Amino acid sequence: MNNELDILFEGILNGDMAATPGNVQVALDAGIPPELILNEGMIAAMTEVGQLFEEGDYFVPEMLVSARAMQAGLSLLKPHLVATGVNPVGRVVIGTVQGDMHDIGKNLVTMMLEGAGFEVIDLGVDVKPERFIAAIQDNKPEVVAMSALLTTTMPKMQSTIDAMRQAGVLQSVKVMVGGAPVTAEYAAKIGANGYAPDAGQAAALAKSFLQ
Ligand code: B1M
Repeated sequence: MNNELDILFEGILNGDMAATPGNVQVALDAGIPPELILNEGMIAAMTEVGQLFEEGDYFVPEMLVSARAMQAGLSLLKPHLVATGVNPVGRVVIGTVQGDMHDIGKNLVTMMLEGAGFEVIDLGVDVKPERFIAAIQDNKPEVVAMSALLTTTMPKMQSTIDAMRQAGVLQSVKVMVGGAPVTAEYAAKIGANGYAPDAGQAAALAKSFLQ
């Protein structure tokens, strides 16, 4: 790995929120492509954080400070990852499902959707089915996007789709789902219209729904 990516990786691993934006800038100045900075410097560090948590070497506070460092770095990387100033091609309502506080992946999906020209209504984390429904009624999106990072919160995707069906709003939208434990098979099983494994493919999937 490049030295710049090593330093960025270590900074996120150690939860160094102050140094991370600077480390991203150094990597950009060295001419490293933004996608490589994201995948090998930043997402790889969060994967390592998860590994250390599983092994009992890291606890929730360590995960939290690493997440904050990651978010600080992402705000600097955002303009390099996505084109701006595109006319809206469609509207997406996005949120992390009820009971789930993880938002880094969702925020990345939001960034890539905005870069692909979508107007994105981001409901945040821990979003109850009723809030998704109200946002659909208020904003008339073409697409609803749900993220879940916990095996225990994945079933909330199913309850949200069921609640949308009962409220009579499901037929007006395409539903896409994603997040580390989610699979294409699971998406099909719960009646979602599609699944994407990463933020770039989520934006491509949302565009395909408009055709
Ligand atoms: Co949590 N956590 N966490 N955590 N956390 C995981 C997810 C875990 C895998 C760690 C581990 O054990 N290895 C584990 C889940 C186990 C499981 O259920 N299978 C776990 C756990 C157990 C927990 C708690 C229960 C811990 C506790 O309290 N004992 C707790 C739950 C809190 C809650 O939500 N109710 C908890 C808390 C937290 C923090 C709050 C401390 C923090 C989150 C901070 C934040 O998000 N602001 C946190 C973190 C940081 C993680 C890890 C380390 C990193 C997650 C991350 O941001 N990854 C994570 C370990 C891991 O992922 N390896 C872990 C980087 C991000 C870019 O990837 O979100 O997967 P990801 O997004 C990807 C794709 O999944 C996809 O696109 C992105 C890439 O482009 N994607 C979509 C995501 N959403 C999509 C939607 C789409 C399409 C694609 O369409 C709609």
